[in-house]
Amino acid sequence: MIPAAQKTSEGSHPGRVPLIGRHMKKSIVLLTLALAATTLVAANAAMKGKIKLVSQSPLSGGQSKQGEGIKNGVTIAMEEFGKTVTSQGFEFSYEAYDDQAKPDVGAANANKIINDADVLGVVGHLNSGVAIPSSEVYAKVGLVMVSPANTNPLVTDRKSTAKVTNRVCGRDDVQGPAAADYAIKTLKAKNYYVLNDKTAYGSGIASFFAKTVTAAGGKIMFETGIDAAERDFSSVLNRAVVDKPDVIFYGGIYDQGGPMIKQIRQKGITAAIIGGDGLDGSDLQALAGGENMKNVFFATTSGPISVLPAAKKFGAKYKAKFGKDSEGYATYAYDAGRVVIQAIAKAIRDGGGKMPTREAVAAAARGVTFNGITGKIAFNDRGDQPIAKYFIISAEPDYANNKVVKSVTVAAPTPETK
Ligand code: ABU
Repeated sequence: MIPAAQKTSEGSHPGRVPLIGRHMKKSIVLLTLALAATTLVAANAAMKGKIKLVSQSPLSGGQSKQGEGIKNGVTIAMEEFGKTVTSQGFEFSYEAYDDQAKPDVGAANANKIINDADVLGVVGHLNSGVAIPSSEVYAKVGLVMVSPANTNPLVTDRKSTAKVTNRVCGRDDVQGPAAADYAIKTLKAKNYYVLNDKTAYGSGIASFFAKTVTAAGGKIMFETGIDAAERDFSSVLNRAVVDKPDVIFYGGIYDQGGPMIKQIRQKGITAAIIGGDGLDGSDLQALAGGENMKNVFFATTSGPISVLPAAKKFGAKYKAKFGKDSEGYATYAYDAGRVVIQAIAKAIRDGGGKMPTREAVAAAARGVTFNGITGKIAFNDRGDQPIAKYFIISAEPDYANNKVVKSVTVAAPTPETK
């Protein structure tokens, strides 16, 4: 049955649009005014300009789990702090680049990034060997890089990039010796194998470890680099079966470290296995096999959420948003993202609300300080944290049960810049 009102209207004027009532007319006028106001605000924002923050980390390949963590950490920082930029009249967006953990890909991305005039800051990278050449590109145009995870000293110790490179984590010239100190004093190890993946990070941390061991009277029985793509370690491990070292140190990332641990144990080698922060990730356990994770330790500058009370809320948000636990450097990426956002917001304010230059943002970043979820964030004049925490973690069969067995707080070393 047709409703009465409709019957009357359509019945008297078949095929004609019904007349608009006065109330509806008023609503349409108000709606039009509101739309015009919104368009004006948007036009204003567009007039002030677009600003972009980017990240670079491995989003594909064997290290993508940690790389995704960096992207996700920055995503949450943008959600929470992005309004400090948009409220000043700018469009503000975030784009995540995949550096594939490869120096040449990172540098090629960096060239694209510097040619995008909207980009005023970079959070990156996971790998020091990628961060070092990429930051040479950022430095050409004064574009700031805040690293959540790069621990090689050269990330901040180069004159050529001194104005733009920063990190919220610690350094390998402290992390390597901290791992050695644990092996010497706690594990009472005397004889060592020292292996590395031939990257800037892996070879660097392995040499800091070996130097400290040697200075303390330990014996380096064998030291070598193994290409990061290699997954058959039998020639080195057959040697270790005979030599029986107390400790095998490995400088590299979990995608190679996991299979190495598995083969070490399959050969019946019971030596303690120690690495650096590159071993931090649940894929270590997945690749090594939980049953092989006895007597495995790593030093790291990235505290797990269990020892970072301020990061608990972030951990819950991360899980709810991404359906998995935050791992490794995701918390540090959140703080690094916050540094870049805060630097952009300050540079806008200091410039009277105008679009800031990349140089102004880089200068502002060096002065940023706040209580982050990973601890107090501040920078010394080379872009390092003036003091940083270092942890020794016992890697358990289940990543969620990894235990902090020691932690120290150490001032940033300041060797001569190169
Ligand atoms: N430090 C974490 C991963 C390795 C790197 O710095 O290259």
